[in-house]
Amino acid sequence: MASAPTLEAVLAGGKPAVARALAAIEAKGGTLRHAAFLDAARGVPHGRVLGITGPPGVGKSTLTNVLISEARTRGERVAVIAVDPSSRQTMGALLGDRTRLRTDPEDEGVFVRSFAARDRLGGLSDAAIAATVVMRAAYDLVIVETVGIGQSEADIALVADTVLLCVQPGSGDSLQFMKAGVMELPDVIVVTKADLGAPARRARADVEGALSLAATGEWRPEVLMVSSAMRSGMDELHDALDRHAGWLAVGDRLARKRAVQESAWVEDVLRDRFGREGLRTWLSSPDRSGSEPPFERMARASAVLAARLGADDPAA
Ligand SMILES: Nc1nc2c(ncn2[C@@H]2O[C@H](COP(=O)(O)OP(=O)(O)O)[C@@H](O)[C@H]2O)c(=O)[nH]1
Ligand SMILES: [Mg+2]
Repeated sequence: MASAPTLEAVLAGGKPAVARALAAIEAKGGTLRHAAFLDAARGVPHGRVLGITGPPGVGKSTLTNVLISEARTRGERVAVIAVDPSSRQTMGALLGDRTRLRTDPEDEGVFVRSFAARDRLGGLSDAAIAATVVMRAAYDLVIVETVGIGQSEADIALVADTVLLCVQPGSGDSLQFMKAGVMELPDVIVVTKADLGAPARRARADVEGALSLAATGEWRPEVLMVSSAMRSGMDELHDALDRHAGWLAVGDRLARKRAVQESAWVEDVLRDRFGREGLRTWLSSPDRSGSEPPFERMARASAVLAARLGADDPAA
């Protein structure tokens, strides 16, 4: 078993310390056992978390490469969490999606890590969520890349401050998010491969059209065109991301968003480990009251449910 990670080590220790912390939380029951560490990391949300989602082949990893290199030029430290559906053999073969990230292994300021998707395509495991929280404490920018197809797009909203949806020219992707509810709307939408010309412009017009019919929330998503190949549209993208960050910083928007995310982490973990019935048992239990931070809460709820349901405590 890996030694217990501490926030001090992660903040001071560079890549090896971060890698050790991730190994600890990925061990069986690790997120529950290291709840105190994870809550400490959660208490110092230093970096911005950008979620990038979209279908396989749309250009997410290529765009991530550009974002990494630009952030490094600005002197920012960057972590990438790539949620990789190809870890599930058949799906990966089907989609042909491999993370195509080219980073310099010698660069102390970039940390890239792949995680297997959870049950459904692109879904975030509790370890991936915990890793995002750790990275957020230690890096200036955390990029979480997930393959989003319909439903799983919503998962990225569990961890990201800002969700960026990538749309492929000539794909009809634009119709897909129109069907989604307000909660699942991305914050920024980019049509990738703008260098393709007319099909990209058409896709943008389609997305704008779909968006004009969609019921948006308080934030209205912006639609941009980007070419990672030509590095065009990047200034507009940064402006759009900054505008969203600025909007989130008003009043208690960010705090409210994170509180909703954290409740969802707890409920997801309990549903995963104890099923829907187990989650219902917890939600209707008097033990539920308490104001501890999310990872301690998960650990306590797991222990309570394990005892109540006669199951093994996953952290024991
Ligand atoms: N023409 C063009 N091709 C691109 C661009 N960005 C990515 N691609 C290509 O699209 C394919 C899929 O890219 P990738 O980043 O791996 O997509 P992902 O599956 O969404 O991560 C690769 O062959 C890339 O070279 C772009 O800006 N223009
Ligand atoms: Mg990729």
